[in-house]
Amino acid sequence: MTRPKHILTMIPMAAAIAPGAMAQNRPNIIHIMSDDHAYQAISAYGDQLSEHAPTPNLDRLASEGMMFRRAYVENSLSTPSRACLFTGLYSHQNGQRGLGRGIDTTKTFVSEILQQNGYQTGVVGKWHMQCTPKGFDWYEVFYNQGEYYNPGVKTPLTEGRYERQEGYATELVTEKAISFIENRDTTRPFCLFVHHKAPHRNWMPALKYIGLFDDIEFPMPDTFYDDYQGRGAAEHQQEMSIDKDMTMEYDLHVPGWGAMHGFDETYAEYWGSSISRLSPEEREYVEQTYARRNAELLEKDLKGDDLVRWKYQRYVRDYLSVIRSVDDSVGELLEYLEAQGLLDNTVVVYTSDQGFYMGEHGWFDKRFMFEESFRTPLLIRYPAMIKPGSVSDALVQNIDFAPTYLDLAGIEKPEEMVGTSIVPVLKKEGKSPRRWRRYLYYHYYDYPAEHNVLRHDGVFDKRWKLIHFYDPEGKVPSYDELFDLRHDPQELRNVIGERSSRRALRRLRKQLERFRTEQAIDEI
Ligand code: SGN
Ligand code: CA
Repeated sequence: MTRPKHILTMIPMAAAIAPGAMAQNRPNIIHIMSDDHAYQAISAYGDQLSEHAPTPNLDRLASEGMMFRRAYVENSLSTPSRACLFTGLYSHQNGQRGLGRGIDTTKTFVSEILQQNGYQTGVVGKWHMQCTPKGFDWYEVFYNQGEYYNPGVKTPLTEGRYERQEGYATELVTEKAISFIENRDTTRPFCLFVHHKAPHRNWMPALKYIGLFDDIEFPMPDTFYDDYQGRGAAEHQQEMSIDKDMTMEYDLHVPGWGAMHGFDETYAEYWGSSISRLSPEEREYVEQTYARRNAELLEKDLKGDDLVRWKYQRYVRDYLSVIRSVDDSVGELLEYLEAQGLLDNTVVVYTSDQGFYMGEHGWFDKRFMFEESFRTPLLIRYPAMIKPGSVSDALVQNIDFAPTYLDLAGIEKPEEMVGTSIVPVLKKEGKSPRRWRRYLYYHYYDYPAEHNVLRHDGVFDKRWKLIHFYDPEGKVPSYDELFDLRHDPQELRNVIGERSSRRALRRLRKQLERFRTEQAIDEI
């Protein structure tokens, strides 16, 4: 592995170091975050899907650390989630409501505070927000969503340009993470954000892993054929169905499908662009490998439900092959830390920017407040504080990362940060401390937009979930839905009008109003 030249020690500190901040007993922090990683695809979580595609290195984090079963995001989309992470604020407070522009750069990022207090800070991989990374001694970030193969990378040295780097995104991110640690100033603790592009759409595996799971027939989720009965416009009008919206060429890597069937497939040209950065030899390898994988499908000319089931298998196989590299990466990082004697003084966090649908309700993508996308994986290893193999059911959310990292570094969080440090949960073997929050607030704004998921906000108390769907343009009438996850964990039965749920509805409505007022939510 060739290590790029580093300039960590050349960058002057942005601000004076607080007294006592040099103390060596403060832990290092590594925040590993993938993009669209479903907890269903991590074997520690025990979902049927992951049984066939284990993730031993992620599982190691769970068995040596804490696994959160109730970790959630505030707004299930990439840039909003990253803005919550760095600011500890809700979307309407940090400005990043939708996917594109938004981030309010006058807000303080956790990286800035850590840096000012003597931490050496870095971010590698996906950044995505439309601002230059701030509060970092070093960054190496991808262009926009990032490309899987030979991606464009910007560093403080490239004068705003993205320069092509050779390699597979997940492996490059790992190399960059290790290089940051290797080149650090060893007199100071560090905080490093390791942000993978994987396993984001369009699920392109490392060349060595293409076809890794082709011999496995993955079980389909029970809710795959959900008909959305009893639920409203949002579920009916979404455009994230594997059957209807997942494309054969771009998403499932069957080039020429549209032409073969006499239509112009949406995004067809994107297949070409997803392999365009490869060298001619690599491109030929990928094209030939997929041609072989596609031969049987093309020969049989599947239709109807047979085709839908084929789509599901191809989707899951490629997605899990992409995950294999993420799991390798976590293993490599842990081994590196161990070899350097850094493992036990480093808080290693693994999470995703949100959850993802692996066919539940017939879907891919995220955005909804339903469990698969609202919930996100969260594993934390830090033996000085965490009992190995502990499991937490405490309600935690991505606005909690910033206050938690400050707490771990012994820094008081700024008054304005609405998130809460989860250090008390880590210390209490995962149990919710007294007076821990009982409700979470959620708000999704990106509508009208790709995948056509109506705007909604809502509250959740571990059992009941109240969701208010609304259309800022007023074309779709607003409506509420209520789910009782104790009796309906798959969220198929909207019980809003039912007598037996009246009290819960009243209580959750009150809580929703409370959030809206206390947090000054201005768009509903
Ligand atoms: C892209 C994808 C969408 C995805 C968004 C947001 N389309 O636009 O399917 O929902 O990113 O993803 S694609 O054709 O460009 O692949 S996020 O993870 O960044 O929020
Ligand atoms: Ca994402």
